[in-house]
Amino acid sequence: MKKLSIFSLSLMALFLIACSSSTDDEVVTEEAVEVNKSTVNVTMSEWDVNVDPNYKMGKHIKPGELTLILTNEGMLEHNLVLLNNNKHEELEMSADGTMADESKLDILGVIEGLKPGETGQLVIEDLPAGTYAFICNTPGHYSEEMVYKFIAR
Ligand SMILES: [Cu+2]
Repeated sequence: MKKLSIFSLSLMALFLIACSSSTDDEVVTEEAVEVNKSTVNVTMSEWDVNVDPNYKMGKHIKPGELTLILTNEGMLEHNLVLLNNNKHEELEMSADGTMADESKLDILGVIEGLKPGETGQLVIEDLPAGTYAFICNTPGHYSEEMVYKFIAR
């Protein structure tokens, strides 16, 4: 009789282990649907926009949370205007012709003007798949082709 009860106890232990492991599986499933988080470092100078890694070279950003970190490595002020599309060429200009007319743009977010050496960031919480561009819209800089285009997919 004693042997039998030990056997049933160990069966119960097996059952408990089985239960706890199925709970673990559920946790794993929840983690799998977590939002992708990407951090993209951008540097600007006169008149370059550099992105690390370079998403122009066939790499893409995953849709989800995107953090853009901009560092001004130049001698002038720079900013970043993230557009909700990839139309970054021949944008309509402001009345004085120095910058893109922001009232005509579909803007997702902005990093305000940074002085030389400064760093700023922009977080987009849920970037859908698509193609996007950003520009530096400090007066005169868009005309110097301070633009960058990337894909989220
Ligand atoms: Cu600039």
